[in-house]
Amino acid sequence: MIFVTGGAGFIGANFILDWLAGSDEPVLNIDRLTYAGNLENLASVERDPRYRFEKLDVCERDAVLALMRELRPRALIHFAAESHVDRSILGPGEFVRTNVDGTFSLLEAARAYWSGLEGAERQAFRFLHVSTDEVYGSLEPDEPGFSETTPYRPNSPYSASKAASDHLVRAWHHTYGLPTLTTNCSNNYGPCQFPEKLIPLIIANALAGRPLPIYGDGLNVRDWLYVGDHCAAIRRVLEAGRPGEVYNVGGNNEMPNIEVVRTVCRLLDTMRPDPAGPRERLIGYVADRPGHDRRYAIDARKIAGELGWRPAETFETGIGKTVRWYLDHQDWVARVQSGAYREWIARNYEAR
Ligand code: NAD
Ligand code: TDX
Repeated sequence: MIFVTGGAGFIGANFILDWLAGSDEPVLNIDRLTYAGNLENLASVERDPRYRFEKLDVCERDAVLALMRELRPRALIHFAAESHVDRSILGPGEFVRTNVDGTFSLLEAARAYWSGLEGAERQAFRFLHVSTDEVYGSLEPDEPGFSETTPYRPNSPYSASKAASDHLVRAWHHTYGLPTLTTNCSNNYGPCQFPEKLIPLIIANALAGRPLPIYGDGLNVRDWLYVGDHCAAIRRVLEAGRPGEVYNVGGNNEMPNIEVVRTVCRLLDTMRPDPAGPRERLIGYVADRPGHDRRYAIDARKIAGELGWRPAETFETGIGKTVRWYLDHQDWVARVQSGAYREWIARNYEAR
């Protein structure tokens, strides 16, 4: 069995669905169900005997440890986090609590559990920490992409809290020998992403005829990776990554935000034409994000060379699938935006 934290969120849910599609090994999903946790993402596996859900905060160390001792997982994959940079600027406290204290609690639970293991079970155990390229700060236009040895220079409360969690994971390996793995990944996009992040927000607004807000001059650059490719990278690192190591994961798809938004508009115009005219008319420049990092890019040679992982999707194929998914799941977006997904959770889960 494996444990996944934050499995009701965007990447965690995609990871669980992909995992159960390709393996018989059961999964326990530990998630507190914040605003970003949506069990509807996992409705297709809800009754699968290989899947189990525990509504639990990652800060609840004793409860997590009790579950570990009961179910004896061979790995814990830690996705749970507060993940949105704009929210971290408005309210950093929850980011420190979940991302720093939460990771500390999980490391302590895992250390206590792992210390009690013996032989092959102890050898096999892994704590895989899912992190971000934002810990490395911002690149100048001509600088090479972030590698695993790039110094940490986090600039937002979100990235600082993730950087702190990465350091805790490193220390727990170095000091206590806990078999940890860390992945630092670039911007993900794909099905089930909460429509506060750039790509799903733009798709939702464009379909509703609402303005498409571009922060600053729209020339900030991100490296976009399809979520399924990120999930494949995590599975590969779990199976073959060396304990204590860090692996950077990226899509080799650097693009200025304005180009991403124009691409989405053009795709929507082709797939679902708007009688009022091309969606680019909705683009509007708004005040910049404070401390907005200019450019992220990943040098993914280590994971490619050591573990043979490469993205399967190009931006063109990935964004096509993504726009299609949102067109086909406008009811999902509507329930998220209205808050109705929480009623769904109450009806289908909490009522039982
Ligand atoms: P998300 O915000 O969509 O989901 C986060 C999940 O964690 C939610 O289900 C939420 O309910 C849960 N959660 C939050 N606080 C919790 C707590 N205290 N206890 C238990 N569960 C809690 O996030 P995401 O975009 O899926 O990101 C997942 C992970 O991947 C994060 O660690 C993030 O830093 C990292 N990451 C994300 C991206 C990206 O582009 N989205 C890129 C690189 C790395
Ligand atoms: O309305 C918007 N307008 C806009 O111009 C939003 C929401 C964003 N932006 C810009 C800001 C960024 O330059 O688009 C870019 C992408 O923004 P987000 O989707 O908020 O992502 P980002 O801040 O880059 O962080 C994401 O990638 C790394 C995730 O939210 C993190 O969890 C992950 O670690």
